[in-house]
Amino acid sequence: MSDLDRRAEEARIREENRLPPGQSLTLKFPVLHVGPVPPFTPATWDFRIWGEVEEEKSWTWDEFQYLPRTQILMDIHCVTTWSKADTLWEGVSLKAMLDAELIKLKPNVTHVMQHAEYGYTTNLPLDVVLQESFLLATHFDGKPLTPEHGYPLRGVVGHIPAKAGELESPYFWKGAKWLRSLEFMNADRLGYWERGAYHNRADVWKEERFR
Ligand SMILES: Nc1nc2c(c(=O)[nH]1)N[C@H]1C(S)=C(S)[C@@H](COP(=O)(O)O)O[C@H]1N2
Ligand SMILES: [Mo]
Repeated sequence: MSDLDRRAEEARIREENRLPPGQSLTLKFPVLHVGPVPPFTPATWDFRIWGEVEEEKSWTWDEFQYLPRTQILMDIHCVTTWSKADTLWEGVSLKAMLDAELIKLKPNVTHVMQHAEYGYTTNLPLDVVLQESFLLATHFDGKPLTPEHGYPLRGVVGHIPAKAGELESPYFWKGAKWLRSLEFMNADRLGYWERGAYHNRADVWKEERFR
């Protein structure tokens, strides 16, 4: 794809009011993270939920395959100013897990911390992780995630154009690659970048990049 193609696509996305302020469109899929790519060991991998839940639970990699699955198409917006349109994700919706009572929250839950390998964390309000634009993703574009994009499991949050104005759309750092657990909390706590200079809410339309 040439830069001409990119510009044409960017003009179209902007025309559709899908390009937040200060962003430019990429047709690539940049890789961004701190530290090395962790190895995946299926025999010992688990995904846990803990904190303000009625019952702590964990799923092995095999068990995780049997959870209800969904696909979502959304635009993703990185705080470093690249955006990518129409990205297709497949995985498990947290809302669906709650609806199926696979997870039972205590009534006081307000926020959720994603915990990833090597200690990366990121926090979001409960409302936002229950939106259809948040997914525990195993697949991108019909294929398993690649190691550098978070294999085997990552949180993803983006923007669904048809739901503009209805759902919160945080920057893409609010999805943890190599996700290993969700901690349900009764108050907000800051994650890795949020403790740095990054904005806590991180709304792409309000350009909430830094505090
Ligand atoms: N575990 C982990 N997840 C992470 C990060 C990280 O450093 N570690 N970086 C975040 C940031 S800043 C971005 S922009 C996205 C990048 O995802 P990508 O590499 O798939 O584009 O991952 C997010 N998730
Ligand atoms: Mo980022």
